[in-house]
Amino acid sequence: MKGATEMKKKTTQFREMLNSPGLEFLMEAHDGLSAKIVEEAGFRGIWASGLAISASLGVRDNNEASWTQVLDVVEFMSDATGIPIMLDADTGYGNFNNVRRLVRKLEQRRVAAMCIEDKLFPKTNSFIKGDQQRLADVAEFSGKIRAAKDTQQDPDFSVVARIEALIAGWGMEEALSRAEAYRAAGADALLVHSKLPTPDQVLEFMKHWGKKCPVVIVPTMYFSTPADVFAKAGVSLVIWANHLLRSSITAMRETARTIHAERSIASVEPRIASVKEVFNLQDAAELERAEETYLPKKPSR
Ligand code: SPV
Ligand code: MG
Repeated sequence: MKGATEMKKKTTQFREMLNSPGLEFLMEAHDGLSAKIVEEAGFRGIWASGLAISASLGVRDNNEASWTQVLDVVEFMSDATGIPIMLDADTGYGNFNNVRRLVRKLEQRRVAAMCIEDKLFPKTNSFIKGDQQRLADVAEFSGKIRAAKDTQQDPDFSVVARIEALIAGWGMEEALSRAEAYRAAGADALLVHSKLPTPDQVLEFMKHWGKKCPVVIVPTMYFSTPADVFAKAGVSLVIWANHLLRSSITAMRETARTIHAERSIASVEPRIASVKEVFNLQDAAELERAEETYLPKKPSR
């Protein structure tokens, strides 16, 4: 039986997180398994990270994976979980028309929200030569936001506009004027990104912006700031953007290197998830129950 959370539309769950007075969190996932682990840990929402999805596919965060390949991954993630997902949709994979088609496909897959960033296709991750990256034209990017909002069928589907002005070295004034333009174009929230090791830029943005619309942040670089600081500043949503991917790299490397060195799986066995745990995560028991219901009791001749 589905729980109460599952009953509520994912789009509505996400919208409520965005607009709730307290601070909320999205945890990164990059495939069906990691999405399940996020839900199992108690998070109320998932960040389908472009960096993590591309890395897990063995390619770079430069739109090397096609948008339909990303869509396939996020479909597995959505099918595997009952909590809302926000897709990191990079620049929207093209112009306003590509964004319109993307919104239709995301709604079909019960993805609750997407975030698009004001850079150029093909994008590069913000932490790679961020200050040399060109920003999208404000009017063109605003058109993408309007196109997305005009396309969505479910009124609770959310479009988050990501401002890269601070990363690209343009400063606060540019960030604030873009924020106003994107809000006016219909963005449900803004994602304000910073690459500083302190939260100063984000806190200054919050001081100027106030509560004109919800703000989302990604504290990957200012990781030591306590969440209370963000809550006090009025931030709506914090994204822990890549920590399942990174922890899996550490764990997989350690296991592979040990097995390779020892020519044996014996020493890793007690340190890793059991095969039974894998079956549990796949909900193998549900299939066994369904087999009881639907398969003939005795094989027919
Ligand atoms: C991602 O997780 O892919 C993001 C966040 O876009 S960042 O890597 O900080 O750009
Ligand atoms: Mg990204």
